[in-house]
Amino acid sequence: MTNPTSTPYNRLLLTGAAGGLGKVLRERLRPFANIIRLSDISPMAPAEGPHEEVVPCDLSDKAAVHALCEGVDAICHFGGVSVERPFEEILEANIKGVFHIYEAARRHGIKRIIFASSNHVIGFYKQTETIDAHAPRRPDSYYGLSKSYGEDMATFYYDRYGIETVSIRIGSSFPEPANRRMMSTFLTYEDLTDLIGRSLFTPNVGHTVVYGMSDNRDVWWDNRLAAHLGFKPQGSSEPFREKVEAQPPVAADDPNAIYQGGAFCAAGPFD
Ligand code: NAI
Ligand code: 15L
Repeated sequence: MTNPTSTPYNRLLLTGAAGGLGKVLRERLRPFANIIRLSDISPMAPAEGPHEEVVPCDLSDKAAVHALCEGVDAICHFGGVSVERPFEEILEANIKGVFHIYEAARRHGIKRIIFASSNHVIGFYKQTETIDAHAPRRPDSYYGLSKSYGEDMATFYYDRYGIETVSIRIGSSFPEPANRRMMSTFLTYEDLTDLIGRSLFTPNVGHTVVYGMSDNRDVWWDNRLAAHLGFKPQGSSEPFREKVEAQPPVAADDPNAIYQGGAFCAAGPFD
């Protein structure tokens, strides 16, 4: 569990607050800050009390992101396009969006960012391979490329401005694994929350890349390079095995059976 003696931040910004993970994290991030500022381009439920602020914002709008980050002490950047889409959509929300977040952090003196990166940064590795955070990236999509760019942005802003980031290469964080591939990539909401807490409060993270996976039986990722976070996942995909394995078998030549990134490896082209 996250160190309970950590002093909470005063104001924590959560982008992507209207999304699947954002709605879950809205409650779960509460111990980490006095005030959570919730932001998204999509509609959000109103603030539930003085511990919440709801601020709509389009990440592709630089001035709006600058205003959004005023008075913020740390950022959990979860907003953006979360699946494969035409490059122009990814460009606006993810590529320009992550630049705007880092620029706003620099100008407002914000020193810690948690970046919702993705396994699709390394999606073209085979499921037979085990890789760590130093493995050369093999993005499987424009989406994966945008997350790879976000990780480079994090390295640059640390080297140049000392802004620290933990990039969490999230596997599959949903209520339960939807298919056989996700038996390896599954990340429970509890483990995600714990990992975010550690990412917010562990000192001297520089730019750390960590794979966001639970304690699943068969895994493809080695987190030893992020050992300083002390992340010891408690959840597992195992309770869902019977249900998932009752699904029809996946063909041997299906990307879902070959690549770590699964179906993203066969998405597109869009024209
Ligand atoms: P989601 O698609 O449900 O949520 C993303 C949110 O970003 C949406 O509410 C959307 O309205 C918002 N958004 C999109 N474009 C925007 C823009 N231009 N300005 C402001 N907000 C914008 O995705 P989910 O599952 O909640 O994922 C959250 C983050 O975690 C995403 O960055 C995703 O790439 C990342 N991630 C999630 C994984 C998962 O298993 N859920 C796995 C790997 C990464
Ligand atoms: C992601 O990066 C996506 O945001 C999410 O919707 C899932 O597709 C997940 O990866 C996954 O690989 O299962």
